[in-house]
Amino acid sequence: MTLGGDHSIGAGTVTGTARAVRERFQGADLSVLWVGAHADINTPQSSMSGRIHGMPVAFASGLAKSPSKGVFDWIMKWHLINLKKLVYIGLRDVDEAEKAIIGQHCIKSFTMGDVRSHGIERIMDLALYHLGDGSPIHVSYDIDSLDPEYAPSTGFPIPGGLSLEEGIYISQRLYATKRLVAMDLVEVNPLIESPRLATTLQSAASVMKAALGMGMRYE
Ligand SMILES: [Mn+2]
Repeated sequence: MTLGGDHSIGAGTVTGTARAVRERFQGADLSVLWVGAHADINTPQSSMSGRIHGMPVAFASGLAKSPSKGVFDWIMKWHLINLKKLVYIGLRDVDEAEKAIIGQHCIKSFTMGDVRSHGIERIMDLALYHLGDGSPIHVSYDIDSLDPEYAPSTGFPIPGGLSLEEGIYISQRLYATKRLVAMDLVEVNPLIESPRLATTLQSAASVMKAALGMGMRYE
């Protein structure tokens, strides 16, 4: 379990898990579930903002190369995640360049529109089916996947997100697979909407506890 901090840490966490899984499971590719409002797959070339926390998937998959020496050049081929084994859930603010990358690499992605049309249960069925070869799973969970009502203390809140119950359900399903080996919980920022920080912290704790198979939904 790794707590953020912004989502740039995902470039380190998923590559670390990917390497560990390759070493322990005869070269198997890690399954990655990226839960968030944003796809975080811009490259330094495609990014409008230049923010590294919008690029971790690009670096972790090898789509983006280290912009300068000593930044991301520690990422070797055995660290890279396979984009065929990546699934997004909760997307609702994706750049045009990112949409092009997602389309080009046929990355399985479920937007909030998909969640509203089909329900989170069906979306998790489909996500786990896509990742269905039994390999270990890393979930990189951005608190901005939740609606700002449940997680206001985050850098780039986007309306129309997951309910807390849906967010917890994702964790419960992952726990139930017995394949969940690593989790990031990122983008909780105590300096934003500080009077409502407790709401965000409680949501984050609930999502994490559910992933660990712990007890009551809202304890
Ligand atoms: Mn993110």
